Amino acid sequence: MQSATASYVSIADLKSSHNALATPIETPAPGGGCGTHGGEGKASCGSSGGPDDMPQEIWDKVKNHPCYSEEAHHHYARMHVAVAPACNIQCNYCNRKYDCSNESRPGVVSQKLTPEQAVKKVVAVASEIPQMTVLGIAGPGDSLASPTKTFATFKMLQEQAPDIKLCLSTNGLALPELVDEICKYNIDHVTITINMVDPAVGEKIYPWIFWNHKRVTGYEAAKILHEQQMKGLEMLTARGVLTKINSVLIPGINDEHMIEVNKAVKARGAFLHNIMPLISEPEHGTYFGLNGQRGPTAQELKAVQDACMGGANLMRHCRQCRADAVGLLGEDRSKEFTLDKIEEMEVVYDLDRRRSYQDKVEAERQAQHDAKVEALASQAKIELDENIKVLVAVATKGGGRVNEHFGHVTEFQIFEVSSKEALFVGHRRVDQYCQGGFGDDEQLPSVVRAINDCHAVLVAKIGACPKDELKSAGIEPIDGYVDEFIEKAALSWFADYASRIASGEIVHVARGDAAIRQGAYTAAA
Ligand code: CLF
Ligand code: SF4
Repeated sequence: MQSATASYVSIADLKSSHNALATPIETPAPGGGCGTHGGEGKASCGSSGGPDDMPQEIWDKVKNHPCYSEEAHHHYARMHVAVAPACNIQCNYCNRKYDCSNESRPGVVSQKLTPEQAVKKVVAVASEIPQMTVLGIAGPGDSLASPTKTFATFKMLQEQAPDIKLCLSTNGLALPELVDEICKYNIDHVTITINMVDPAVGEKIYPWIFWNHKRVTGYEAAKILHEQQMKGLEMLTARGVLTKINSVLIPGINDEHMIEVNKAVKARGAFLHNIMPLISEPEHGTYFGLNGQRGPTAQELKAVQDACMGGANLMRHCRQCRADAVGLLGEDRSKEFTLDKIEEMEVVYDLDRRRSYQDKVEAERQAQHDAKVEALASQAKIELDENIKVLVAVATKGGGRVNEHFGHVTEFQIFEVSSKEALFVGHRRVDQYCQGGFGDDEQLPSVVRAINDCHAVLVAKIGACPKDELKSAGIEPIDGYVDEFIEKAALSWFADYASRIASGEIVHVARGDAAIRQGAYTAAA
């Protein structure tokens, strides 16, 4: 049941009724795509926090890490190198033909690299994309199941490009014995995938682990994994390494358990909790995919994330990127940096040029921040039920601005807007509507399904046909804020929306649910 003012399903809905979880996900048509160690009083630390929300040394670590700072993700890029092919556990959502699903999407495979090739690639990317500030190792297996390759890569890179932050992602099984090594190489950011804190839940997710040279199954396997994850997290916190916890939300298995996971990781000092949707389709060949386990809908995911607010700080801007991703989150420039292309590139690692470019990026970021503060100040004049919150989809190609044509969008950013705030709450992948200069009307229904819970979509430009289709679906297409900063544009639109409600021109109604795209995503351009 939806409340009169909220525009989305609540966790209470999920708990009181299995109907919400039983609703099959609407899959787009085929072919058509903190803390700061405890942090009392630091409720806004973490993904959406700023310099006033955390100690300076923490801010220095997160300010240009696109995954640890929501604001930074509009401006700074990361890259992954696929140097770690092996894994020491089996997850029911993973098919080893593809990258590790803990930090990537099923259905895409990365080109495996030696540490030498990987470092060459990172230096080449750092020369071409000066706002690339972080190297992550996230597979294609588990980064700590192949520790020699992972640490050799970090060691070499640190010598050649000392300004690049080092980051890794792991299932946590081998973590405790490698914490000293992690600290030795100044790896400041570690992600641990923790899907449960109860082995009875865990045995439904992990059929086996490889432990002490033998395969362990069932409850015992999940118990060992859980104990290693908790121990590893505590050890990293004790050493001042920032940790992010990834949890894959699996409806009917760990959805109602997620609050416990959030509390447990907060108690052990996790900086961020990233609750991400299970991506599960039969063609991925995973146990879950083949057995009909579905992923959550957009509103189920949001309801669980909202229910966890007040606990460990939440990351909501994860793109479940592949093990060789390059670029801003939400774009994938990996094809520009294949090994053969790197061989032909003249690579000059110019630290001064990188710094000077990043100074310009910081100026743009500050301008975006100032625009939001200014828009919020004028927002105080709105007379509207302060409980009304709506979702707005935004077409952007980066820089935190409304600057993309509707037809070119492969990912909408989703902001929750009210009279008090405009907050990034997620993204929705879609197949590009405009193909070869023409709109593909068959794609429109899947685009509408992806943003069906939004009241408006802000774009730089939009054609008559998609405009009409969106309007008839109850979504306002808005093209009056071209190149404006997103939050300012979203708040301005909301002020107009509120005035139309106040004048009786329109009536506020709640929107429906939306679909999370299940197919493997291939960035187009
Ligand atoms: Fe990579 Fe992960 Fe480091 Fe980021 S990704 S190892 S913390 S640099 Fe980021 Fe990608 Fe989500 Fe990961 S968007 S999948 S959270
Ligand atoms: Fe697959 Fe990653 Fe799980 Fe290993 S940890 S089984 S690579 S999803």
